Amino acid sequence: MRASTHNRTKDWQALDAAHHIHPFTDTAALNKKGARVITRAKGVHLWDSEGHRLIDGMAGLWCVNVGYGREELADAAYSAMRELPYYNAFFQTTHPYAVELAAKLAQLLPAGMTRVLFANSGSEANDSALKLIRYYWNLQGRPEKKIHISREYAYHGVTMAAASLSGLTPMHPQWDLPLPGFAKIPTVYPYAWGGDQDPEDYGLAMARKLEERILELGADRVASFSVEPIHGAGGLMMPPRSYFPEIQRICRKYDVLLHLDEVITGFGRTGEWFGAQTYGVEPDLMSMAKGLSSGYQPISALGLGPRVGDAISSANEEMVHGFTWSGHPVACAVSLKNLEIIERENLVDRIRTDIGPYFAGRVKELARHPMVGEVRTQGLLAAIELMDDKTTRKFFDPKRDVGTHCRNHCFSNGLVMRATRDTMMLSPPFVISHAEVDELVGLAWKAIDLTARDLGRETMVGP
Ligand code: PXG
Repeated sequence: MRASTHNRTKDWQALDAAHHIHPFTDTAALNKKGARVITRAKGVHLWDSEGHRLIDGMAGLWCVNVGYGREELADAAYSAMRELPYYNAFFQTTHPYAVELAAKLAQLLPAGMTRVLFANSGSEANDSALKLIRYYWNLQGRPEKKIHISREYAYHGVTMAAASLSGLTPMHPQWDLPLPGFAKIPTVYPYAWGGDQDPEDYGLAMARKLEERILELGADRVASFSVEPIHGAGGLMMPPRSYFPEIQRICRKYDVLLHLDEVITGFGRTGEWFGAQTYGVEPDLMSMAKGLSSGYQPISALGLGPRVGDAISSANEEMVHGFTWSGHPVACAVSLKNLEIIERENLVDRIRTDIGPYFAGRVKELARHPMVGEVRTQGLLAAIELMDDKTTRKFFDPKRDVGTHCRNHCFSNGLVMRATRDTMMLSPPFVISHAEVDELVGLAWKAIDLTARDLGRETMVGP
């Protein structure tokens, strides 16, 4: 399908409206205006069917870490598809692609996390995590330990269990979720809720909400705590340094498995290979997806530390779980090549020492804008708070949908930036150049300033 012909936009939009139900979308509203059709991509840029170029400040959905248009990844897929387009690991078989990827992950993962199980999406990895946690406690002869705690504002995916684990409340009513056995604690959001408290004290206090909840529910009933190192879709809230060591202490004290959801933070995004390293935490289970293949293939993995890994490996019975596509050869081949690229091009070091600090410095300039409050960053993640009154830290009335308005200005002006509430979020590809960061920041400023103009607020030329 040639995608560059302008006159096909309307046809695609009509077919899309007639036949395609989009994820997380008001179908009627979208169909009235027609979807934007993205037809090709290269490096950090996308092109739509009208020929407009956009800089992709979100790396797709937080995933295209090595950038678009990598021939090597296409070649890896092609050659695996020719050699072994499909085989599985169900009936006492395996294949080199899954074996080599599992071994590679064992080498990259935090010490002790030597085993992985494959799936095809972040949701499936999390669903698998919850099943393995339940199985683990059953194997231990403690079947009463079944409650999964997670945080408000968490995004862990959309399967029945992953959505139940998620703490974004709009994800629940349409499906009568959460399922029984899921409990929440408040999250850590220093800028919005930390007030004037020292952020480290606030971080400790919020970690102790986990302890309070465990004691309330009874430690003998709590199976696990699931947590993103940094909230992604929930609004890129970043924990103070004090938070995770305290979470770790509490999980150990009450014998609660710690499950880290690294679907966004994995594979370098935070400036270390994993958020676990950035925040100094040792999880029992770790979910990975997105950056594992840089989005070139659907694949996810669940890393198992010694507790769960040893228990399953020595259970002496069949573990009744797995997907047709678990460890798909093409997805594994692409992931292996993707990890090779990240290592060969030193992309994780680049984020820690070069482009990450440059990005942070430039993006933080946006805080000079009269409508921008806090700008926080970690590695190649940034959150920009649009404020009704930055001096008193007053947020806009959510009904005004200021973030969506700003996001629309971004799109119209050639930048993909995502909004959660009025928090604008960036997660660009790791290969973004200094000049492209400059371009991105210029466009972000412009979109914010246009939003301020529309609201009748003070505007400012910049950055
Ligand atoms: N965990 C985390 C931390 C995620 O960010 C998932 C699990 C689920 O992964 P799958 O592959 O099942 O989608 C995610 C996914 C957004 C957005 O708009 C974020 C995600 C997915 C779709 C949209 O920010 N994150």
